[in-house]
Amino acid sequence: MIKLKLAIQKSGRLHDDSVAFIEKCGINLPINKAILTAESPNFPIQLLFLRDDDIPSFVENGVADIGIVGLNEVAEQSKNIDIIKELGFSKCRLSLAVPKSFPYQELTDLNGLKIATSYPHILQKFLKENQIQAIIQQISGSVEIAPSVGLAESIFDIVSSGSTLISNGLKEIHTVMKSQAVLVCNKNLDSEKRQIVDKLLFRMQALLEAKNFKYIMFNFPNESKETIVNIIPGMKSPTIVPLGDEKWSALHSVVEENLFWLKIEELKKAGAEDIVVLPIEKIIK
Ligand code: PRT
Ligand code: ZN
Repeated sequence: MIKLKLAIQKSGRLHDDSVAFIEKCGINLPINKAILTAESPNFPIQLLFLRDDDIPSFVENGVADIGIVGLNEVAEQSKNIDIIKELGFSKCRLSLAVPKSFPYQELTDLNGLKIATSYPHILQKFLKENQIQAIIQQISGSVEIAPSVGLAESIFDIVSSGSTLISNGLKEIHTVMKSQAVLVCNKNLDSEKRQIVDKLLFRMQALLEAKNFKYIMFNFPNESKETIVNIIPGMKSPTIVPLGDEKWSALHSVVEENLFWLKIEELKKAGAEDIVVLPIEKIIK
């Protein structure tokens, strides 16, 4: 049987979340770190464990059909591949930073400076777009120490919590791009492999959809029904069930995470009590 070859990072920041994400899609993975490939017993997929830097080119040349990699790596390499899904994990940003004492005010302050980075292409493009004349000093790691050892006056690197910048006496001055793990795909897959990709995307979508919603249940006095239903319209309309006490009902519904606290306050004002909120694992629309 034909199998889709999916490249993921062998070890590093993306590895655990990539494996967890695939497993949450109901795909079993017998992972043995000593082996560089693994086949799922319950989904037509073969995993290839690679360095993240190699994933875009392996997907471009068809050694892998699809891959999970940081958008930062895809943008830096600009290979001829499709980005088919943002996966919502490994979120970070690529930012410019300078020593804390640098009196930074605007981007033009970077003119004439040396900027150390492992992402020279993204930086080059950004500098060109903003007409900044700076010198790019390419290094492959430990970028944050470049200013303190006199290699550069500024850096351009991945920032997540920001604590590495702070502990190296630097301050973030400008975010150039936001990044997260993305699913990339070869441009020339045959129809059989496309079908497997579609099945995988369907499962991923259900997972990502569920992440943005909560299942909510609460009791309310019947006289507030109209107000309550207006606050919580639900995916179609909310489920309302009568309680033993005939003056009260219970409502079950699905609410978007980002509207959640707003809704809770409105509900309490309208007389809702005993509000229970649960995570949702998957939503199939
Ligand atoms: O060995 P391999 O080549 O496969 O891995 P790697 O060492 O090149 O990459 P790895 O595992 O460090 O990161 C893989 C991907 O994770 C990156 O390409 C990003 O898409 C994503 N990611 C998410 C991060 C971070 N967060 C992150 N914080 N990659 C690196 N960092 C580093 C950053 O370089 C900096 O040194 O963490 C430091 C900053 O972190 P904070 O939290 O202190 O700001
Ligand atoms: Zn790497």
